[in-house]
Amino acid sequence: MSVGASSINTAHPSQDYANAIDRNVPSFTAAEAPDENSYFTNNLPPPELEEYSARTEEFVKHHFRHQRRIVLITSGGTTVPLENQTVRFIDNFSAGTRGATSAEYFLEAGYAVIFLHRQFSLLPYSRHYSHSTNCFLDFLSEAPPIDGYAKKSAVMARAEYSDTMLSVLRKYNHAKRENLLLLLPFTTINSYLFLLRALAMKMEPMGSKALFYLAAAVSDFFVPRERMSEHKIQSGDFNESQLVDPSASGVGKKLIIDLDPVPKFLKRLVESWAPKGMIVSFKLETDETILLKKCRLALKRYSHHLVIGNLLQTRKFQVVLVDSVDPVKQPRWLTVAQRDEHKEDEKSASNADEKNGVKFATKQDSEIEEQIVIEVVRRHGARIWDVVAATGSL
Ligand code: 9Z3
Repeated sequence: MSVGASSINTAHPSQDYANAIDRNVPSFTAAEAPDENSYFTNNLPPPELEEYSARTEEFVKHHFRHQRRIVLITSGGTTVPLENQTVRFIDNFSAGTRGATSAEYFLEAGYAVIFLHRQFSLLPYSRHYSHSTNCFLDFLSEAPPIDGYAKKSAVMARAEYSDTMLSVLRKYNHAKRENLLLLLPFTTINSYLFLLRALAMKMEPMGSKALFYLAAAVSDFFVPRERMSEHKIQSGDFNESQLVDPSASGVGKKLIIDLDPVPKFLKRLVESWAPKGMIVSFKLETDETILLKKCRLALKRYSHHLVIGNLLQTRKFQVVLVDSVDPVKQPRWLTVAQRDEHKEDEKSASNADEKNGVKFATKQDSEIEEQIVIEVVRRHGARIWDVVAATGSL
């Protein structure tokens, strides 16, 4: 079994890792219309589907009237439940940093943001304080009693954090006041797929002003509904679970999970769900020698507009942009200096670097999402002009 961005914790040191995963899975192909019909009829829609669709429709109407561009950002990991009444699930590493950080830069660039994110992952603005190594209480202190209210205690931001916190708070309040940020949480891969499809269709009135920024770490494999155990899988009787091949050796002691590939719906998004929108996907790899090849393959397979490649190990300070206009021309590398509070000398890192013979600028003390968003917004603007020039409308 290969789980793509997902992983299973295989902790026992004596385990035979080479045989723990059966990698004989068919290579992925893009899902077509019949695959879409089959998936969305055989799996159940999440209970929040109608509510989220209605809220998205309202949001789109509002920003259409204000002539704003809208970006749908997907963020965080998708879970793969092993039981219908879920006790156990497969998950992945993503904290939602890419999505939450990018959302702030899109808002700064004047976009309205639909933030389709894994529940309890990082959120725009609150991310600065929520999953930090500091507890949020460490950012606060007790305020001295205010004149005239001698007995009234109060809480305030600690002096060393207050400038930053005030700036974050103002941006957050602005986004709330102007209704610029729609937060929609999901948990499972199934909810994610249903919601992505429904929300994309609701963005149809935006035409080319719709942007899709698919940063969520989407599981490649799942347990289809017909094979899902209803109740908690029992450790003593695995062989009663439909997840398990009863003829497998060790049945009753081992849990052998048989996962199906998740249909690759990116092509359906491009061709059918949001044919006028600009679609940007992320490609995650751990082996740098295959990253560019996989980005180009994704563009070819799904015919969307931009793939942003990143490696698990370096994703916070380096990405590569591969364009559909001319995917074989030089890819564009973006990088920022690696942040490490314990290494002050990082700040004096070289200002120019080289990767595969291509020069790229190194911007220090910034978040890589700032550069990514600048590039994506520029390309989105160019595409809107192209669409207007070609069709006379957005
Ligand atoms: C990414 O590659 C994101 O950049 C990360 C961000 C998930 C690495 P964090 O949340 O990490 O900041 O910790 N996302 C896309 C991953 C993915 O599942 N892509 C699919 C694939 O590679 C295609 S849509 O096949």
